Amino acid sequence: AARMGWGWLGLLLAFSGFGQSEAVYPIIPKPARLENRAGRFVFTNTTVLQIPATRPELRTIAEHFVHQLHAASDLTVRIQQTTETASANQQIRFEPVADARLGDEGYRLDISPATILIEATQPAGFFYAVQSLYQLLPPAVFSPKSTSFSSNWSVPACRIDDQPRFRYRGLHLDVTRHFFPVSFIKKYIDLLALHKFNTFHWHLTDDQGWRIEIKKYPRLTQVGGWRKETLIGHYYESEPQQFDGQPYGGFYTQDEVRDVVQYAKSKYVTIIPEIETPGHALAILAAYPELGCAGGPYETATKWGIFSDILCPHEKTFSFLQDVLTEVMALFPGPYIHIGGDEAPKTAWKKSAFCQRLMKQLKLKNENQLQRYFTARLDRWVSAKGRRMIGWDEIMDGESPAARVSTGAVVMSWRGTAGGLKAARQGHDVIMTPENYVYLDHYQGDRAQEPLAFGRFTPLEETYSYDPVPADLPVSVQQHILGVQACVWTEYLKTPEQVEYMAWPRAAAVAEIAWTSAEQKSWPDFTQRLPVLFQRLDFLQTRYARTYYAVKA
Ligand code: TNX
Repeated sequence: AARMGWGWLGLLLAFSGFGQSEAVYPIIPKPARLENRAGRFVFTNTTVLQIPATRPELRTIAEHFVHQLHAASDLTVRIQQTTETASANQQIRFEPVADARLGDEGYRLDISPATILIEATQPAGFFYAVQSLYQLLPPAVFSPKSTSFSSNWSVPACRIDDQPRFRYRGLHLDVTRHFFPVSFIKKYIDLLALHKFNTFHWHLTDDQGWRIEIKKYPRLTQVGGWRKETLIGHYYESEPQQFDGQPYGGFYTQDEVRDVVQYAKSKYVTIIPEIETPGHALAILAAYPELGCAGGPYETATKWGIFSDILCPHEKTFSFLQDVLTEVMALFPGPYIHIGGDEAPKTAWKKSAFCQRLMKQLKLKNENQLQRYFTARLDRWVSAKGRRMIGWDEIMDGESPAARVSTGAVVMSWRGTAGGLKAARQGHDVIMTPENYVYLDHYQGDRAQEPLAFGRFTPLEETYSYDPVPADLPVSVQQHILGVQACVWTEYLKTPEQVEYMAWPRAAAVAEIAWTSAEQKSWPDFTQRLPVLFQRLDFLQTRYARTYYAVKA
């Protein structure tokens, strides 16, 4: 509780440049190696930033930094090409190096009182070095308007040698249960990139809404993009329902999607689009009832939960999905396409004469095997287009010789970790998203004081404690663990502020799981860096929960 007051004091101290005793290097995620040095590099109006003439991407990164610094401090740092002779005594230098040890995303940041030297092999490395640099500056570097603290803009001397533990570092957002505008998606991506996440998983379709324009199927957004209620009712009738009778909906046009994809790319973030199949599909069925087994009519869901009407595995459905995915692939150039796969009840398939005939024909013993067949077909099609299919861990249920999902398919392990680890042993790449640790829609503090959330309790420390690689896992299996992802489901989150409140600071804990080596990761150390994270989030006008203090007795 004594720390609660630290925020304001810390803010003062941080600006005055003195006594940052708690976290002199408040970088989240924590770098792989950091050596303290004496002294500080002080920014002045004669500071120059030198970049090589041959690398336009580095100019973009440098410009972003210089603009941000200027906006927050009025400082003018000049960008110069390395070929010009440097006149200034305060120099920042971007130096591309060919050093395999750094990898594609690693960087070295060497700060002395006279120079800041940044080395990396790829633009992403320079980008991450700059994110670390931002985090060494006063949090006011994120102020949207110039602050009055401009005389003390400095960073502590140190040497950082940094690279990620995992190549996949993801944050997800469900825009179906509630819809969020492009401006918020961009802000979400800004925060993701600042914490060195490199993937944004965009959950675009579900029972409660279809959120992406598909030219060939306009009813997806005209009908499936809307529902009868703003708020989502409870799944269980016994729970209080919170209907308000207001029509609700929205979607992203293809132009908007392209814009977001470009924006993310400029922050070294790849977007994975998710088109849910065969379950969580009521919005599709409302628009195109012929894709169901029973013929409809169906309605876009107004409650949250799991619905028994799902896509029927007939040819119409496959051609529909291929058409949709063709448009989706044209918009998203990344390597991965997510086809969902979770929570597909088999009630409708059991009742369908068509499904029963198909199963006999294909020698499938049960409906789980039929889903496996469904997934395997999508997998073959997606792979033939040169992409990799991702599915939730249910895609590995229903093993059958007649329905093989290739090991090229990537598994997202959400129902705990066993499914993912099993898939990894079978040779699949996996992304760990175990709900008990990294589902950020769970309560993070005392239920009596927190806003309504999904019923589980996952406080910050619990999230932080997760390690995607269990101790005894053979190296050959470890290699299949691509990384980790936090998920933000939005049944209860109807505003951007609510999303942020649930995401932060837990997403920062996941960033550290994803980036920081197991040896460097430390909860007490992380908590020392939290007060500065909170100040940063304040300047970024981003909500977050302080419940960590309350929960840690
Ligand atoms: C399960 S996670 C779901 C989502 C819900 C979430 C609530 C997953 C693959 N499916 O549809 O939003 O639980 O936490």
